[in-house]
Amino acid sequence: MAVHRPATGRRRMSSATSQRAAEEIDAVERRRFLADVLEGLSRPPKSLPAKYFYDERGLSLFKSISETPEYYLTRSEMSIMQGSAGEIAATIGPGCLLIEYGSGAPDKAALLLASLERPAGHISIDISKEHLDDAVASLEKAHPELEIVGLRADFTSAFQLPQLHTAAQRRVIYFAGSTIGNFEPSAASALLRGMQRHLRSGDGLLIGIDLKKEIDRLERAYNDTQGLTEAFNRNILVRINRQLGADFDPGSFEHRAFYSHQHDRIEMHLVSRRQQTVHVGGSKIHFLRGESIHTESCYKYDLAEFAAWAAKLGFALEKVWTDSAKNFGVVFLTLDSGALTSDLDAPPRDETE
Ligand code: AVJ
Repeated sequence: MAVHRPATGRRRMSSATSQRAAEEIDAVERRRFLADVLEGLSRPPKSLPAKYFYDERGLSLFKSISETPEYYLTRSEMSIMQGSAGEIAATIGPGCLLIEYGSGAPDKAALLLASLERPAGHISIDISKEHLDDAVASLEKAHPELEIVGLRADFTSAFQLPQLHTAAQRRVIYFAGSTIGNFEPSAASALLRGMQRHLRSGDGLLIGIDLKKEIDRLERAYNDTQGLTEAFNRNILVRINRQLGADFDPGSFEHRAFYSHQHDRIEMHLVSRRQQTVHVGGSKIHFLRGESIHTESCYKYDLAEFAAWAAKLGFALEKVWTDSAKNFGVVFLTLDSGALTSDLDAPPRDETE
C-alpha cells in the first residue's frame, strides 16, 4: 500500500501513461491474482473474483457498457448526482473529508466536491495504480484548491488512512456505482464493518445501489445487443492469459447473464462450450462441456431491506435519493453512536511509505 501525493501542487501529467505498460502488475499483485484465480477455479462450482475485470481493457469496456441504451445504472446514478448534489452536500454538511472506495468514475465525486461546503479533502482508494493516477489527476484538475490523495490499497482488506493537512469536521465514505452489489451478503457486511474502522459516530456513508425492477430490464442490462458485456466478461480470461501466462481460449466460453430470484442478483457466467483443459500457473484446470465459471454477482436491492440490513450493522438511514424512474438509489447513512470498532486512536502511519 502506498500513498500517491504530488510533491508540489501540480502533478506531472506524463507519468501515468508512460509507466502504464511497465507497471501493469507487480510481483505481489501477480501472486495474489494467481492465488485468487486458482482458488476460484479449483473448486466446484468454479468462480473468479469480479474485481479482476478491471484491467485497462476491462475498464474501457465497462465505460462503453455504461453508454449502451440497456445499461441504465451509470446514467441513473449520474442523473441523481446531477439533480441532487446540492441537497446531498447540504445533508453531509461543511468540512467533510470524502473517502472514495474505488476510483473508476471520479466524475460523480467531482460533482459532489463542487457542491460541498468547504470540503476538507478527498481520498481515492483503489487497488489499481493506473485508475488511481487517472482519478487523482482528473479530480485535481476539477478541484485544484483541494487536497486530493490517492491511496493504493484493497479496500476489502484492512488499511490505514493517510493524514490530510486540513482537519475534517466529518468523514464520509463514498461508495458509488452499486459496486456493493458485487459482494456476497456476508462479504458486504464485512465491508461495512471494515468501513467503521475509519469512521466515528455521526460520520457518514454515501452509497449507490441498484434497485429491484422488472427482470427483463435487469437481464437486458447485462446482455447488451452490441456484445460489450460479453466482451467484458470474456476479458477476464484474456487478462489471466496475459498476466498469469494461462492458455484460455476465450472464444470457447459463452457469456451468460441471468437474474436469480433465489439470491436477488444478476449472475454472470462463462460457460465452457466443450470439454477442455486449461493451464494456469502450472496447474491444470479441467472443464466439462457446459461447465460454468461464475464471474460476477450484481445484487439488486429493495430500499427498505437495504436500510434494515445496514441498521443491523450500525448505520442509520438518513436520506435516500432516487431517479424519477426509481432505477437506482443513492443512500446516505450515518454511523450510530452505539457502533463498535474504531481505530482512530491508532498512531498515524508514515504517509509517504
Ligand atoms: C460496475 C459493478 C456496477 O455490477 O453492474 C457491468 C459491473 N458487470 N456489466 C455492475 C458490470 C456487467 C457493474 N458494476
